Amino acid sequence: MSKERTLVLIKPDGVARGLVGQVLSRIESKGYVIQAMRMLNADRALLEEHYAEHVGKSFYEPLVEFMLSGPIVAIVAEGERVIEGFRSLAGVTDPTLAAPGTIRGDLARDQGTKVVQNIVHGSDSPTSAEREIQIFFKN
Ligand code: IDP
Ligand code: MG
Repeated sequence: MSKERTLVLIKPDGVARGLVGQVLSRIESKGYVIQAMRMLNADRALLEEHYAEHVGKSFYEPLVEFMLSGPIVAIVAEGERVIEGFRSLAGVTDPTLAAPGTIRGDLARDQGTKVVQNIVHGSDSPTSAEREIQIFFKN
């Protein structure tokens, strides 16, 4: 059983800029399977649970405010090594440094904000992926 699942979020900047299709297309073109998807307006409690590891960091409150600023899309993608594979598609956290060819490298840049706006979230380990999927897909 080598199949993995990951949680991808298209953040408010990605939705507002009309990039949902491009993100989905990159996931599907790579060969991963979209298993579940929903658009939602997250509330603070949900985001505090999702971003618990970042409590206390300087960007935590701006991050939560940013994620509350508009609708997001939550996606469960499936495939062998999809967790690292999607993070590779996304590129590194800072869009200025993210390689061209990646989602963040091609579609995002520094906006001068306290929190980095970088289009997507992707789980970083099997444990986080299962935890995060439970948060966004409770049933
Ligand atoms: P990741 O999304 O690449 O996994 P994390 O370190 O988990 O990066 O951080 C979560 C999110 O918080 C990032 O995607 C980005 O939006 C924001 N962020 C992370 N580090 C910084 C920072 O140093 N300054 C501002 N915002 C940050
Ligand atoms: Mg992370």
